[in-house]
Amino acid sequence: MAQLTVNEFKEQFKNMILRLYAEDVTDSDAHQQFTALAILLREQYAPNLKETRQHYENDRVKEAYYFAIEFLPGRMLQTTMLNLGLTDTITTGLMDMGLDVEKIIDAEPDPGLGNGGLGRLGSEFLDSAAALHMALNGNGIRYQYGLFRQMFDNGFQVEMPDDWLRNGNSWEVRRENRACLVRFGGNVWMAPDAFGRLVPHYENTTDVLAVPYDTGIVGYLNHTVNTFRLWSAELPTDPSKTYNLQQKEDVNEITEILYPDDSNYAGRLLRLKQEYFLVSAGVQSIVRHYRKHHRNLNHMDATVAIHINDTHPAMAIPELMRILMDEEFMSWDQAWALTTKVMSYTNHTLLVESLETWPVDMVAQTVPRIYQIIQEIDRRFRGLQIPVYGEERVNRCAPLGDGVVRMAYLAVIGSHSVNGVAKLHTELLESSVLKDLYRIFPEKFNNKTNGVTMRRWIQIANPPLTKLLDTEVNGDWKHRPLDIIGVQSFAKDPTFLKKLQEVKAKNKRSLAKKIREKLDISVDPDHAIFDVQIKRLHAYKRQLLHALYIIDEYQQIKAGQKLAVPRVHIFGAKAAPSYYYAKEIIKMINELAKVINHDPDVGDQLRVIFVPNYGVSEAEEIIPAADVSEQISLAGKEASGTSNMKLMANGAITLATMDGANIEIADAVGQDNIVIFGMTATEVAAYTNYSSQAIYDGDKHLQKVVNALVDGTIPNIDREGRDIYNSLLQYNDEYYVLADYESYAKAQDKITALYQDPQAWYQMAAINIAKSGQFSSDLTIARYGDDIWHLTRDQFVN
Ligand code: CJB
Repeated sequence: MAQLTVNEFKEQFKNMILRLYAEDVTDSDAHQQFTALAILLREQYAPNLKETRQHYENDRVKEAYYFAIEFLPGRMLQTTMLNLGLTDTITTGLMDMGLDVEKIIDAEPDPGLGNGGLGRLGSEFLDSAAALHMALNGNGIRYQYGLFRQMFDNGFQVEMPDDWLRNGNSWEVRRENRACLVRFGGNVWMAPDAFGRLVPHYENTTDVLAVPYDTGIVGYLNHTVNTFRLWSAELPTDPSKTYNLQQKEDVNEITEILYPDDSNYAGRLLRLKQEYFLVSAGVQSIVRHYRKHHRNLNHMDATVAIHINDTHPAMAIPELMRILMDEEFMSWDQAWALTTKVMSYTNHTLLVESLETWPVDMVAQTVPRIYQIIQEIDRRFRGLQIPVYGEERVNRCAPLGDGVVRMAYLAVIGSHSVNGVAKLHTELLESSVLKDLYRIFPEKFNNKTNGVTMRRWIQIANPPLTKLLDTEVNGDWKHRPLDIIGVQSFAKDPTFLKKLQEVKAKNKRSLAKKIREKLDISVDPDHAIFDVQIKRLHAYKRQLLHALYIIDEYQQIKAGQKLAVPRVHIFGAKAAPSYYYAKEIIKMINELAKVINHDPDVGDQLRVIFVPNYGVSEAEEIIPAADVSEQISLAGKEASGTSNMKLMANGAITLATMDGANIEIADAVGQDNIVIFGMTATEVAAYTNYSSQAIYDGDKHLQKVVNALVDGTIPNIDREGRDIYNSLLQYNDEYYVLADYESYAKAQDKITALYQDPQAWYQMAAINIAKSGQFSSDLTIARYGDDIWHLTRDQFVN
């Protein structure tokens, strides 16, 4: 925990502005002030970063490396101040100097190095691991352009480049002295070296320099500062070689842009290069670091764990094999035993179309030595398993088949641990998506339900709730998230519930203010239910189901009924630029919003807000103000979900299908404190003769709702409305929207009824908050550390 008085801070801050910009604070702008603050904070934790590294090295602490092609760190100013214990000192100091703290916070770019839940989870884990003194390092790609900035033009999503590095990144340190060379393409053949050892010989390869940029991840009020390393691709610096402009562009392109698509495999060579670039640089640097203190790599698993987060970094397996065999001269068997002990893998999806595969030709040409090793992994796997499990099963789950490399199977075979991210998800992996490999390696499979960091989602995003918990809850909920259970004892205390209601009202008012300022739409925070669905736009997540209900409400109003409680429906969602249908849904919701928000018949009863450019910063504004959390994916499709956890922790009531982690939330809070609807995963799987047309034909009310997509109720959606209508009827409604509609509408009606009794409503909210502690990523990451990586959690103090 840093020691700094307000006066010292002010002095240091003024000096920093002077040194950086040769200006007085009064002449500086918010961006300069942010930069000065970030650098000042970096200086504060630099000694701890150094000491943490030395402690890991000198005391031979086991370190885990979390490899991921996506991270979503969110803005780091507030988390860093919080974790250093400097929030009060610095905000007081800034205010003393007459500066606008909010403006400074907003001046920080929000790095979009990920698409959604997957990337955010990685960043939550880094924060939690540092808080628990666990040696967990992040390893990712420093994309020059992050996920596109979303704007709406005439209701259509427009993608703008996210030039987040334009003003530099004050948190990172470039470490060119730790760069590695990554080899692509060319030819490779095995031949004896001068000692008669069989080694690979390469010709015509393209070498790329991987330069690391390190950012400190500060532990919450402790001494630990871990390393988050992002790699950037550059031309090698070898003075004997010259490169032309095209070669420079080809190299820089590797880390230029994040693939804006987490729903379907992007069948692009560049993505394959990104994946190998990340794993090769990461694994090489780990080996090099280990080698500093060890004569050989024989016992590397004692102090190194490598985690493959989703399949994108699965080539870490053949890459480590390559290094162990080609550079360390281990036998295959020894290298394989070591590799499987070092590697572990998390699967994040049940969507079959998202299970990554690569054409073998592409792999063979792009990373020829890696392809040879994958072939050998495949050959040995078949040789070992066919006699036991038969050719048919083994063919189905071998790393190579149908002309492609199957990355998920490679990841399972080369790891000692395979986990899903919620109980149902892990069960479904075992029984369907990975069932053949589960049969062969049941001991590898385990569940690690996702979690979220309460530091960002309560302490930073929701100061009024933080204050309430601080004054009312016994125990140290900030260090021991399960202590939030203390709220349960107040769940029937009207005074407490009133305070909780005031907290929510305050947050709703500040969101309403922002909506007015940014979108010029007025919403009524004092009477309306804030009904929130924030996540990537995907058909399986069923934003469409939510939109149909809004149409339903609108039709009720137009028919002269009054809604019992006004509603504000809030969406935040980006669609992958190539995901045509998802973009049509966005256009439709935007047009629906326009009609409803401007119809005088509606008055204050109904609003639809589509918050543009939904990301971590937007989530921080929306989540504390939510009354209802929409988690309405088709059961069996959402691996876990994490916005469900963030929203419950902020006292929103979950409206959900029995999918992903919703099931565990329901178990935690009990059926009285959640609103569940729709088919279960088992029912969906058993529903073989689904006819959306039959459901439509048999339900007059539903017909009217669905027809609104094509009958002109919503203007300007001729094409989109027709396509969506056809997806529901002509193409038999792949995600069972119509099948679940009636049950969803009833669940929504139940929400309305419950909301009218504030005492009952806030009692539910209180129980949700009380039970949210078990979904803290601190607990999740401790389980990864204990069960998978075998890390220590010792506080080190100098
Ligand atoms: N997920 O965000 C992504 N991108 C993918 O490519 C695959 C999965 C999400 O990961 C989250 C973290 O595990 C899950 O909560 C979520 O259900 C899943 O869709």
